[in-house]
Amino acid sequence: MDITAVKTEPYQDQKFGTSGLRRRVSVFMQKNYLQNVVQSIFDSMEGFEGKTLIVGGDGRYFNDKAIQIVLKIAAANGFGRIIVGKNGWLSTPALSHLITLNEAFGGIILTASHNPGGKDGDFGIKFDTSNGAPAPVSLTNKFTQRAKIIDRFWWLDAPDVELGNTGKKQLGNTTIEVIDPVLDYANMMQKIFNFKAIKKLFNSGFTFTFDAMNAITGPYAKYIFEELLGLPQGSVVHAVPLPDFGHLHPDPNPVYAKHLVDRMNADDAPDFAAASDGDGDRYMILSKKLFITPSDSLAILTEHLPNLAYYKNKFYGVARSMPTSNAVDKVTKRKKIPLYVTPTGWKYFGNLLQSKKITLCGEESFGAGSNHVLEKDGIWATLAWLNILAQTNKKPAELLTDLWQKDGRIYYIRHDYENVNAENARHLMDSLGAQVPTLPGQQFGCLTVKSAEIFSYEDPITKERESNQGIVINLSKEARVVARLSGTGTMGATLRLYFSRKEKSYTDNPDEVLAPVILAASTILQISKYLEIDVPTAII
Ligand code: VG1
Ligand code: CO
Repeated sequence: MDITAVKTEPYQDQKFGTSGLRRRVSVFMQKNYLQNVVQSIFDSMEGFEGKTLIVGGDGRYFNDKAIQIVLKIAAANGFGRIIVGKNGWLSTPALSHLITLNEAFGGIILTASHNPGGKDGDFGIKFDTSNGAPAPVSLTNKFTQRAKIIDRFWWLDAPDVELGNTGKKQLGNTTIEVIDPVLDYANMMQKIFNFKAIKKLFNSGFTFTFDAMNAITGPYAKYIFEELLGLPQGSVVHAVPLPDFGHLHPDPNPVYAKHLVDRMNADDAPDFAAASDGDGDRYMILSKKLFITPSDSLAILTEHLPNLAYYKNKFYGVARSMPTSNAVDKVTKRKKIPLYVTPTGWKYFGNLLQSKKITLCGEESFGAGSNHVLEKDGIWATLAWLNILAQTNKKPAELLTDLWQKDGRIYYIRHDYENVNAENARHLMDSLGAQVPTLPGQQFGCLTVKSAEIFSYEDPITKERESNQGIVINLSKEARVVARLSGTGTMGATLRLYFSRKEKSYTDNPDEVLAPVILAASTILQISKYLEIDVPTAII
């Protein structure tokens, strides 16, 4: 089998964003597009010859072909062993776990995560380093730089590797191990959580459904919830990963998983439900007629996770991304637990988790995780909830009202303006940034601006600085507006506006509580002037 250097031309749009590189499938299928990205990743690093690489994907359209390209380029670059999930499948948290379990050099996951799939959808690629964490910005910057000038990639000319059966195969000098994508991950979950207690909860008549959204968690959830924990067959729905996710948008939130919200609003709804995203790192928690925001969920996990055996005496601190509500801040303050606030994106949590500054972290965008792997983890978050419900013997609604009674309720909503003109969005953000020094003291309806800042962050471990990570406006009545541009979209720009306000009373109408905050923001930001639209495309 021949290894050759294949000549190529660089693409100028191969820029890594919040979480890897994401583009339309049609863009990824251009000649040598994926080859260029993969080779740029390897060209930016050293010392992987003979080492182990973990490879998998979320099963979306083009996954099958892309996996073969990754395997052949990785083998041509000299990796000694490649571990790949059967069918080319792995969830993001399972990939992260396999990296550390096998002391691998790193891992490549093929996913555009919560973005839609199918032929007309999105595709993507992420690299995780040897600690199982998303590549830090310093490294992804190198990938981006290299991709701009790449002129060749290494290629092993060989037949495709059969990925439908587990076992060892050979690709040139590289050993390929096709493994069951679920088993190692399920073993880890059994070490973390009290499966006996969760089983007992299920046997007591507590009903639960898990919606895998036709994406990667289907096989994981079936095995864990139905086989190991004994839930009736069919409790896991949309359980087969499909290339187009069966036309679902695999983003577990009340907008894109409306069918699950409707199910939970019905009179015969189960006691509890969860859903996850394309690559299995996000989660949504619902109970009967109740949606629990990810920000409140993080606060509840902070309250109760330290009481689970696995985390007892090992609970160092918590981190949230900046736009996440400060519900968790109230819990950490009350419990005297250190709290860190990071820019959006999981890559900022890795160093904090690894250096034992934190044990738990989460984002408003339906992500939570702990130091068990350095990626966010949807099934882990669901099991954490189930274990807490079993241990406290409380209903989800009780855990939530307990929290609100202690700390007040932070009403919270996000408005997304998707696929808007990128230049207009940039102008809006620039103009907002220019207003920052003069905003404090200004009054907007019943609210006065207390402070405003352009959020920047210094990593406490590496001291690397990140500036321009969104704009925060703190208002009176503990109200807050955050504005930032998304780094995961593939069309135009997406403006995300995050609104929150604290009230002692927790039974108010969220729309009424937040209306003055939304109004203040629209006056300050002049959204309709810049974006030529005045209604968000998604309210989450
Ligand atoms: C979004 C979320 C962010 C999350 C990222 C990756 O980024 O806001 O919190 O970490 O997606 O999630 P952005 O830049 O579009 O706002 V996943 O599940 O798509 O890897
Ligand atoms: Co994801």
